[in-house]
Amino acid sequence: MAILNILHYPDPRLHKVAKPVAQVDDRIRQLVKDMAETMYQAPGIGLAATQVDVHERVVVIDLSEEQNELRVLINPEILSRSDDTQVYEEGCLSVPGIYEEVKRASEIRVKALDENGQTQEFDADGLLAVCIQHEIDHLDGKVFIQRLSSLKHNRLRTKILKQRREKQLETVE
Ligand code: QAP
Ligand code: CO
Repeated sequence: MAILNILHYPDPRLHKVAKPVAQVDDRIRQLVKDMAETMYQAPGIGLAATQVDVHERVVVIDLSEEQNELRVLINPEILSRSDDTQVYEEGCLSVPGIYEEVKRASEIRVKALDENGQTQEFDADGLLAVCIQHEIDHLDGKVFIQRLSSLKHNRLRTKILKQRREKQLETVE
C-alpha cells in the first residue's frame, strides 16, 4: 500500500488525456488500492488517476462518512445525461482550499468496469452524479475550475499562483 503524490493545479500534467485500461489486472488493482488509500487519508470523496500522474482511465469514489463504500470505475463512460442541471459547490484535491459552484447534468447513466473487470451500468443523481462527472473530466484533462466563466477561471488562477508564491517564500525563510 502506498500514499501517492497528488498533482496540484496549474501542473500541466493535469491536462493530459488518460488512456483506456486494456486489461484489469493486478497492476490496475494495486493502483486502485493506492488511489483509495490516498483519497481516504486526504480525506476526499473522489480521485482520478490523472491526479496522481497515472494517465489511465481509473477513478475511485467513496461518499460515505465511514469510508467503507468504495466505488471503482475503470474506463467510465456517460451513456446519457439529463437535460436538467444541478449546481453544486465543488472542491478538488488538486486545487486545495478552492470551492466554487459548478453546473452539471443532474442525472446520468454510467457504464464502467469494476476492479474485477466486470461491466457495471447504473443511474446516478445528486452528489454521486456530480462526483462522477468531475472525475471523468480529470481523465479528459479538465479541472473543475475550467468549467467556470473565463473571468472567474482567470481570477482563480491568479489567486492560486499568488498563494503558491507566498508558500514558496515561507519555505525559503
Ligand atoms: C470531487 O473532491 C468532488 O480543497 C472530489 O483542502 C467535490 O474529494 C465531487 C478536498 C465536490 C463532487 C463535489 C478539497 C480536500 C477534497 C480541498 C474532493 C481540501 C481538502 C476534495
Ligand atoms: Co478533482
